[in-house]
Amino acid sequence: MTVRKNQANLTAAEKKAFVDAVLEVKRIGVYDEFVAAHRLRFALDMNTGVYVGHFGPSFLPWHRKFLIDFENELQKIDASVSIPYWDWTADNTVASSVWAPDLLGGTGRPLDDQVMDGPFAYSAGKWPINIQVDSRPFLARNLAYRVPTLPSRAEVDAALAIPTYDSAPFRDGSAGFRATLEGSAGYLSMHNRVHSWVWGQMESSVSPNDPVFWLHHSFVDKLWADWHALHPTSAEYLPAGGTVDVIDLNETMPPWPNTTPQSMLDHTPFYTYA
Ligand SMILES: [Cu+2]
Repeated sequence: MTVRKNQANLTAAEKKAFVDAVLEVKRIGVYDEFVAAHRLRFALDMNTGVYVGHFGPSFLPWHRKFLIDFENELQKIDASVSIPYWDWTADNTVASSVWAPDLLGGTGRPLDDQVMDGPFAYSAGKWPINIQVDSRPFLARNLAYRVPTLPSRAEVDAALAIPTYDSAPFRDGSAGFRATLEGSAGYLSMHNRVHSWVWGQMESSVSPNDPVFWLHHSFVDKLWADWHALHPTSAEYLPAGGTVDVIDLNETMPPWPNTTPQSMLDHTPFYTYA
């Protein structure tokens, strides 16, 4: 059974196994398929008015399925590996263990934001950026530059306290838990703010180029599970049906042929959180 752990609690061996599996999925070309799939979905979300991966209620189930698929690829390399989560409310500085050279490496250097240490540094030779939105072939970050602080535990708790999953018009800034957690209800808040805090590729449609993408979204996914536990009588997902240009509970989410929000509501057949 897959157990997703807080990155702060990983052993040295667990960190190495995760990093090695990510590097191998990259080497065989599969990693970049995930980056390309995210870039395509983001472009469609931005340009078609049909919000599937972002800006709408299916933001959470879409990313849950995306992470399950990626975790399955890691486990083909090493069955012991799971996606850790990064609790950015607690490990909220550039000195956090998540940015140490034995996990993700640190911030970028001045001038070009190039990450210079850790397994994903361009200079280490195993992490070329192939799926791009600009011409930089290296992983880039500028931690705490665009916004100085990460969301606080109090902000997270305020979002978790909202009893309604989502509400009409089921878009950017809709009232409810989903848009509040996504960060589309307030400029540079919550999930969106974390992307901006990291900067570099994380602040773009090719954000999965930075492995922290998975640790960030694993924590966002855990917060969805936490929210459900806090509100057991609330509808786990809305809208329930008949909504134009929005993924309803039992509609399929592209690019998957058979994945609906309903099929993603219970994460426990796939993994649990420690
Ligand atoms: Cu994200």
